[in-house]
Amino acid sequence: MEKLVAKVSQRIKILNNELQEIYQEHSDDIVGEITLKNLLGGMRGMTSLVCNTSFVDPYKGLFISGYEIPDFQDKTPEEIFFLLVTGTFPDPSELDELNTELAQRATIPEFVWSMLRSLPKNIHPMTMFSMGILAMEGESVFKKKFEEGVNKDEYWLYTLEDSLNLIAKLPVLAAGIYRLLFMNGDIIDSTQDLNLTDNFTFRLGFNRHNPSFADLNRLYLVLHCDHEGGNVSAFTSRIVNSALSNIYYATSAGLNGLAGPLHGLANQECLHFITEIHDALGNKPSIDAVRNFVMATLDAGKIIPGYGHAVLRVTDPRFSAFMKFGDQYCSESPYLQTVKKLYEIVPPILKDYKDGKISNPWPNVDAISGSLLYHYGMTHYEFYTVMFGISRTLGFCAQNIIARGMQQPIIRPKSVTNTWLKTYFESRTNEGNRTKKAVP
Ligand code: HAX
Repeated sequence: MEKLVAKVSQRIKILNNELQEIYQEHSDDIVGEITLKNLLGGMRGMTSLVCNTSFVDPYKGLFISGYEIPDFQDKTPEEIFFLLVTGTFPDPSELDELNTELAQRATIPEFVWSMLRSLPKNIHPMTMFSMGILAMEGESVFKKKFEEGVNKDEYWLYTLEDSLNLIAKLPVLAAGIYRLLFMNGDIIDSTQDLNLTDNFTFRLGFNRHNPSFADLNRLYLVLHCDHEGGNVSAFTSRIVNSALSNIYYATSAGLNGLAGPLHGLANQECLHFITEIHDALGNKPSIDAVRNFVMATLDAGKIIPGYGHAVLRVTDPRFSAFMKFGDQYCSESPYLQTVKKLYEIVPPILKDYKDGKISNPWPNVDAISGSLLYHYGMTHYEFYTVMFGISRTLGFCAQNIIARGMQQPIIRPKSVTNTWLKTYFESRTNEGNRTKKAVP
């Protein structure tokens, strides 16, 4: 993996030099304010992390090194990982090297399958996925090198080494979990050197000769890759890796965050929501019936899954990319048709709902992704977040490789108590000085 190592090393040097220059001139300058609203609002809007793999513009969506979602429509997850970690798309020889490396590493130790087989069948596949990754932690090269006393200049190199191993294994692990939970339990092996998408599609063992299903899997593994550093899963993986817990620990932890219904599990929830609509109203519900269903859901104090976002303020371009695929390959699917009806109905309702308090009434990626998988026969929607996780691990790994290359410190923000806040605001009022700094 000479070419990849050289490119990552070069990128880290460039990023470090840039940051040093900025730091020399601005080390004590203010980059943002923290209001009480920010503090109590899940740190929303607080600038608190540097992440160079990607950036989310509230009105344009995801950017990776200047490229945006329409540029990824035909790319492979391997190309996207290369872009995330180096800042450029690979040339043919670089891609060839990466594909070969990954294909050589795509094996899961037998004890992992034994452990997963021993679990009860009512377990969620995300739990198995996270456990499977954690079980392989003993294979961490970073951990071994750290114990040997490696120089910290090389932390990134062994984080990269672990990342390549993990990225190669995840499609195999995920497909195996699908077979264990939802098929007859036999794990499909492959002796061929397949790319990430084909390996995954082949090992799932159904619909494998349908090229558009493989293409959907490719797109799925591409579009969920990264969404800057502050989302629950990426931030968790960054915090864990900042303690020099290796990439297996960091990824397992990040995926546990992804498993939440307000984050990655929303794709499962969306399909479940559509299924509920179809169960109640039939496969071709009228617009008015769907509107009533949505209103009844909100009136029952529930959320509309797949709508809203902490950062985005427009339709998620990833939603549009999936819609483009759906229109091309399965426009007749009743699931996609209901997704379209919801897209027509939900934003105007959410705009006015709760006196306009909902920051973003538009759909995110999760509002559509599952409906396409369902169309191709992947009806076990509990699995969708696992597929999200294969893809998002590309981002976790890239972010952590770069963070270790830049020797970013352990992450440790300060927390305060109610008493601290009360005393702080009282002292500000007493002194009549609204610009007084917080006492640490
Ligand atoms: N349906 C109903 N109410 C919603 C809503 C929705 N889709 N989206 C937001 N709201 C509500 C919030 O619950 C909040 O209500 P309270 O003040 O009563 O608690 C209010 O509107 C303001 O929230 P917000 O500022 O608009 O949104 P947040 O930044 O707090 O939360 C979420 C962003 C994505 C968590 C939120 O929009 C949501 O719960 N959406 C549905 C779940 C979902 O699709 N999650 C996936 C997001 C993308 C992602 O991470 N994918 O992995």
